[in-house]
Amino acid sequence: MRRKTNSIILAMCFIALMFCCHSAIASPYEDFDFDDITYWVGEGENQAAFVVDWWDGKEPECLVWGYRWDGEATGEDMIVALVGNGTASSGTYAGGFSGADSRLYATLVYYSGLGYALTGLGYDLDNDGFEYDPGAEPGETGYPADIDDHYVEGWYSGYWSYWLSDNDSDWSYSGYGLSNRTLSDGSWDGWSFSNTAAMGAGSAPPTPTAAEAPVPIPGAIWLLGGGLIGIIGMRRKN
Ligand SMILES: [Ca+2]
Ligand SMILES: [Ca+2]
Repeated sequence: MRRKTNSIILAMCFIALMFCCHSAIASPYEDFDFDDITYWVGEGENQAAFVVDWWDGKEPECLVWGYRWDGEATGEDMIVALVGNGTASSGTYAGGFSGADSRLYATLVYYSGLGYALTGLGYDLDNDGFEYDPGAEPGETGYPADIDDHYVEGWYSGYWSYWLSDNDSDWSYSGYGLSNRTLSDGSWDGWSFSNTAAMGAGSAPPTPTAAEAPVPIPGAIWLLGGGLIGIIGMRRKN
């Protein structure tokens, strides 16, 4: 009887441990993983996710991209590979980006010895073009010229907080800047905006929506051409 009780207790402990370990090693999301990411850039054996939460009321608010590489890569390398538009004030990428996603926009500021800091992120949400308007105080009050698009920025008035997940851990706030962050295979980098949080505060990005690859321009022209042919056809009928 004693032995039976002991084995039941042991079994219960084992089950409790399984649950405990499961939550401890949970990826940042219970209902989203790398298989749900549709837009991947770069090539290589390692892969990481890039999550952006604009928190601006425009759906989808939070998007995710995938990045692949060989050897070593930093958070900066991932942003540079992804961002197709934007500006960096001084540093290696001064002037602009030529990354994969023409819909994704970023403003970076370079600090000698520290690397880049991110002040703004934007996205051509309705896929009809994106333009950045710096506002009265660049870096703090910039906004998208197209109201349909995502763009928020701030350093004092709002803040992009940087979140990391390695080895399937929960999100944790990053003590590193993006230039000093070394990616690991299976890691997640998240950027989350808050217009109420002070520097270093904010909350981890919620479950994202998979970003789609930009619609190539020939496709858009084809659609437009098809529309024109349709209109001509209707006129003829009338
Ligand atoms: Ca747009
Ligand atoms: Ca628009």
